Amino acid sequence: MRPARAYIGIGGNLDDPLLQMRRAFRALRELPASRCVACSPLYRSVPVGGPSGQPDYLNAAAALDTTLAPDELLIALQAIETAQGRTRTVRWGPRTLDLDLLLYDRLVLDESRLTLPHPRLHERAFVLYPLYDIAPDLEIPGHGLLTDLLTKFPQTALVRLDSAE
Ligand code: PH2
Ligand code: MG
Ligand code: MG
Repeated sequence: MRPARAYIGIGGNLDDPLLQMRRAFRALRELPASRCVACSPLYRSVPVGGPSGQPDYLNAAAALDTTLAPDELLIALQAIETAQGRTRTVRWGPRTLDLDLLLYDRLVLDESRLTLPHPRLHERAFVLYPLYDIAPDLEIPGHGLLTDLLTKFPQTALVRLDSAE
C-alpha cells in the first residue's frame, strides 16, 4: 500500500519542554508502519489562548510517511502524549506534550474525533512556520498555499531556536 504523508504539530510547555520535544521526536521515529521523513527546528512561542500566566511553549512539526489509517495514527499519537504525562483538564491549558494530526495527504474529514485539516492549523503561526520549514510547497485543502497563509502571520511572538539548544 502506498503510504500517506502526514504532518504532525508538536507543542508543550510543562516539565522540561526541551526534553519532552526530544522524547516526542524519538517516539515519532519509532511509530509502527511509519517513517519519520522530516523534523522541523524548534520554536519558542508565546501561549495562544488558555489561562493567563502559563509558560512559553516549544513548538515544532514533523512529517511522516505512514500506512496507518488516520484513526490509527491519531490513537498512536494520543498514546505518545499519555506516555509523556499528558493530562486533559483545562482547554488550551498548559501541557507536557500535544501532538496534533495536522494533515493526512489531502484528506478532508469532519468527524467528532478527528477533523482534517486540523481546524486551527491555518491561523496559528506556531504551526505554520515549523510546517513551512519542512514542506515549503504545501497546499492546505480549503486554505490554499502555505506561503500565502504565512504572509498573514508575521513571525511575532515566535522565536526559532538554534539546533544546538
Ligand atoms: N497549543 C494550544 C493552545 N495554545 N500556544 C502556543 N504558543 N503553542 C501551542 O502549541 C499551543 C498554544 C492548544 O493546542
Ligand atoms: Mg493543539
Ligand atoms: Mg491536541
